[in-house]
Amino acid sequence: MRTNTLLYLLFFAACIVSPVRGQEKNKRPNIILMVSDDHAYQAISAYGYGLNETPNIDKLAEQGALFTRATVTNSICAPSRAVILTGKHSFINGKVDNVQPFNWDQDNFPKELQKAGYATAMIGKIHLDGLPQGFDFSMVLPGQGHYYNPDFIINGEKKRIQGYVTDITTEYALRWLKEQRDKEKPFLLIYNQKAPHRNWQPAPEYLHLYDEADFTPPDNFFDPETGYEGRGTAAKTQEMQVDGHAVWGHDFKFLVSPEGNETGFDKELNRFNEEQRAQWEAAYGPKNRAFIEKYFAEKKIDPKKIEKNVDGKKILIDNKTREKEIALWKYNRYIKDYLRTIKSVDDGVGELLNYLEENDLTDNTIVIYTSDQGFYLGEHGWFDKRFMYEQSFRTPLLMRYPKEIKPGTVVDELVQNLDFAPTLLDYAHVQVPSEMQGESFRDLVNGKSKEWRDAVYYTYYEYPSVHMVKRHYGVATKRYKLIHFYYDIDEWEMYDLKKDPQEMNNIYDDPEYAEVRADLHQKLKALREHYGDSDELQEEYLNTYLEHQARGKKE
Ligand code: SGN
Ligand code: CA
Repeated sequence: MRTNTLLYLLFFAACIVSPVRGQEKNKRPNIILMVSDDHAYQAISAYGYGLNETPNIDKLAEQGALFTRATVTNSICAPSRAVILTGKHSFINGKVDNVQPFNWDQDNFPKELQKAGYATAMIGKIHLDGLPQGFDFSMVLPGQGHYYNPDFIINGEKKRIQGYVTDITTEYALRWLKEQRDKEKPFLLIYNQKAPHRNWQPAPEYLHLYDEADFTPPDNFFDPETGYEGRGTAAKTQEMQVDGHAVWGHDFKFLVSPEGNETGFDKELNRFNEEQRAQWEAAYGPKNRAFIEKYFAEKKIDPKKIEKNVDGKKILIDNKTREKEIALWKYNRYIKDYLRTIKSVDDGVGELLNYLEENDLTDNTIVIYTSDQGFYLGEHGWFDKRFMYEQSFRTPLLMRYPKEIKPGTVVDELVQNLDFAPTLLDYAHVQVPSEMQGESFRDLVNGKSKEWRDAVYYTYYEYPSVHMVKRHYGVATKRYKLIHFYYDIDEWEMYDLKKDPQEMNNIYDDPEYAEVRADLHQKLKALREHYGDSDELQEEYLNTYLEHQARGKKE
């Protein structure tokens, strides 16, 4: 009896020293939101494309959920990040392209979490001008940032840090988690890797990864050869072809082009220290020389035939074959460098997951891995993004939260980056501000509800600009897509993803699809009204964009 009474008293004492608020607080999950830059879902092994291995990122899907139809509302860096932070479409938060200013004074989900007692930090690329608001600690790259020896803006002050950007971002994220955050509070860490953004500069330790590999491009890599038959003007007039628009210096890392011209790439190596430069040259020098030797050292035999050097022997090939082989070489240089930078990203994810594990934080921490948009890895012959076509419209999304999400969950619904803010606030028991436009997908991913939207809205504004992807907006359902390209053209495109997953055949004028087309137009109209977009608003953003351009603002 006496022991029982004692236990009883001890229990009450414990309740008094840890008030209810404290108990509630402990229940709130920590959050790590990882947003890489231009990371295509095709380059995450959990998505099953067989290009590379990303064991650490994959863990999130194995132990949590993989989203197969996650999309962005505007496939470009700064706008996507603004959507993620604010939970509002670009035309509402005002950041419609990389050029026009972002207003940090508006509400965002980190501000809401901070007010609700979270410790908050953001480390890495954000690409939004001005001092970040909503964070106890921010350490961001100015603009695009650099891969080697990057400058960072740490709580407003610029500092150059020696090393490789991906590793530095991870190191400072860990430092904040281990030493700087207030451990009495739940935390939000936004961990934004610059990689694998152009121009895909690998870390010193991965300069030779994939040296022996030979990658086969997607089936429609040679799409440009067909003149983009079956598509409209927008596909035909883009400037983002691996073989055609990527350049010898910046993209393929030649100091001197095969034709013997200075590329200007040496300027980019000015940031490197001696050791980094030596490692770089040891990696690219021999590979570049071997390539030039093979395809450019020979002389023309006749206008149609050319000599090629193979293991010291000269063989004759026709020009077409030679061009094709060079295009495939370019694709290989591109994809290898791209995947090399991803190796460091995956390592960083592993380090953060280890930290959680070692500190007993795995169960109570939501970890999300995503990108600011998808990317073309040779589909249609392209690199870059911007289009509402699948590879750049979609974005990778993997999410682990052992308390609620069953391992191996697969979500096929149309979630968007617009939904991240409301979802995370929902998990943190914070009321979602009414101005946020996304929906919480918490009950979708934990299996409590199957109800979800049947269509999503998309807008893209940055034209005329680098890569020349025309302004467009559109609606997508799980099966169909309707897109309107405007400004200097007025063209509609429609795709049936079930019959034409590579989006090679515009069926807008196909009478067989008349009903589907009418339904999509109806959906598009409804969504534009629902979210508050209009032709007039587009016109306004176009005018302010052209004014900015005229004033010479650059990305
Ligand atoms: C830079 C890149 C482009 C890229 C934009 C936007 N050129 O201008 O290829 O499309 O950024 O990218 S580079 O010469 O700087 O590599 S975004 O991710 O920031 O939106
Ligand atoms: Ca990007």
